[in-house]
Amino acid sequence: MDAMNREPGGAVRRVETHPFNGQKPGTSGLRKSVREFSQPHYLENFIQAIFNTLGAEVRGTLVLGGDGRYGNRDAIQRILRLAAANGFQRVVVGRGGILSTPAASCLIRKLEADGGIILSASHNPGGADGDFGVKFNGANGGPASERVTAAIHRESGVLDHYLTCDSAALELDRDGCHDLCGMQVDVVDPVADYADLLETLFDFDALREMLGGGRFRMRFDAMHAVTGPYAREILERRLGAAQGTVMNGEPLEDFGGGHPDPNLAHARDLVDLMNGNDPPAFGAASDGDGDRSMVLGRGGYINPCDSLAVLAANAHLVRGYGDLAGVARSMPTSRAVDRVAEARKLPCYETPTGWKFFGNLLDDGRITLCGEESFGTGSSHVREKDGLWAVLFWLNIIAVRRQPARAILREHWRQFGRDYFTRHDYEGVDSVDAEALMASLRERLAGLPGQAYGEETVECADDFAYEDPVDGSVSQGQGIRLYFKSGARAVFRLSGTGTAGATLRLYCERYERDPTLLELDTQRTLAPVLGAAAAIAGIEAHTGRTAPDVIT
Ligand code: VG1
Ligand code: CO
Repeated sequence: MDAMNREPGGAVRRVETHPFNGQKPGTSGLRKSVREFSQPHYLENFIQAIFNTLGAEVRGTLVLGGDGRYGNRDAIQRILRLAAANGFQRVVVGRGGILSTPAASCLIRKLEADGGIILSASHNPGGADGDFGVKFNGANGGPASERVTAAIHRESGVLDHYLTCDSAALELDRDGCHDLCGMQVDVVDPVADYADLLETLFDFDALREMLGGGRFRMRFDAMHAVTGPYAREILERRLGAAQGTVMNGEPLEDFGGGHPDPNLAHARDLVDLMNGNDPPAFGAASDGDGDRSMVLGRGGYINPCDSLAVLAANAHLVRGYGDLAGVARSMPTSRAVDRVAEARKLPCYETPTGWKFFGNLLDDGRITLCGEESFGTGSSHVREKDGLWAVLFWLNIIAVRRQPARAILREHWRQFGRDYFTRHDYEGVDSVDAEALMASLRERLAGLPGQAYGEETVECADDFAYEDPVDGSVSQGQGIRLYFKSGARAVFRLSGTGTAGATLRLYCERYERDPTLLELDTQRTLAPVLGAAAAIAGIEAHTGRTAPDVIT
């Protein structure tokens, strides 16, 4: 287990340390404030815990990069020294320390690496006062399983030293091959392999014809986070979209002071543009590390639950997706994709929130497409959700069907019915209050069926547990589900990506088949369900809040 048993070569140094409390990865890696991460030994401890968990025999190749936020470059230099001292043979780093999450997954798979470390706190704010994060992905290119993250957490709580070596800072801004304390470090183009992969999945000729002629105008908002260089290369260079198609394309350490969360609240620049005079035909915005994206057509945005369903229903039109093995969605994601799966006789899986739960299904060939309500969709091409991929998938469908995005969506609703969906986030809630709310719901679950709240009556309620069909592992306590007699559903869970207090998420959905009721206002349509859910959970009584902070 201990890297100590290795023959320390050259300048390897053993540094005594003490465990930090709370190095517990959440939904997507370890996320903490920059302040917390800046404590001496904090980063090194966590990286050493990862290496110890891997086992001393796994010391081949690692992939390393991040979303470019404050602390990214310095962390890369430090991690390289730890990797060398722990006996890794090679680390492949994205130039400038940059790798989007899907591009890192792509590289791990292509190089058949042992895994990768991605430095990102995704949509959490950057800068010196913002957040930092570390994600560990395994040899399949996907987020480490719960079993592995639990082992890393345990290890972080007991380790008493880490191994590092002394070396000057490595040149990260030029491609090249280096020796660092006896380990090979390759600095590589962060974009090329990923762009090449996407080129095998989509019809780039058809896309070039659509985007290159200036007939179809689009905008991609990279929100000053990692996707700028990727979107410029793919949309502007390879596909010939007009210069300026990519907005906010320069990755900045503080994301320009913004909040790179691709939703109606945070992607304001793009939303204003799409609502302005003479809007482009299509818009998209990406999150901090490039694994999620929001898609907008003229006349409105496309809810991610619907987006997954539309991709599944139209996959046969797209070169790389002629034959779907199956589909999956995270539990709080609306059941829109289930309806497509049923019509097409495809297996459909419901997993807990977080991409790690799709890994086994993808590896086992059970699914081809999967997605989450939080603007993340992806496929078997990598083992991460992939923001730009989703944008190209949409563009490819638009190019083949020669219809605007919203028209495609409307037809989809007419064919399959519409699942009205919304998520209400109560942010910065006191953790004790939030836990009490969830605990109280859990205690009352058995008594809820039959109880009426306004127009809604509870039919059944449960605490979602998932048994992985591939390895049989069980994940408990993944969210409270309330099913109403009307067919509506409400879900409660606490976020696992925040760094301060708790965020309570309430997800509501209701299915509508009536063709005259497919274009209603979402919030108004869901008001009875939202009201019933809030009353059942006692949101105001527990948190003092009467309204959510963010609605998507
Ligand atoms: C959120 C989303 C979840 C997503 C996760 C990581 O998690 O709800 O769907 O997988 O972020 O995405 P939570 O626990 O806060 O609800 V990312 O783009 O931050 O890596
Ligand atoms: Co992300």
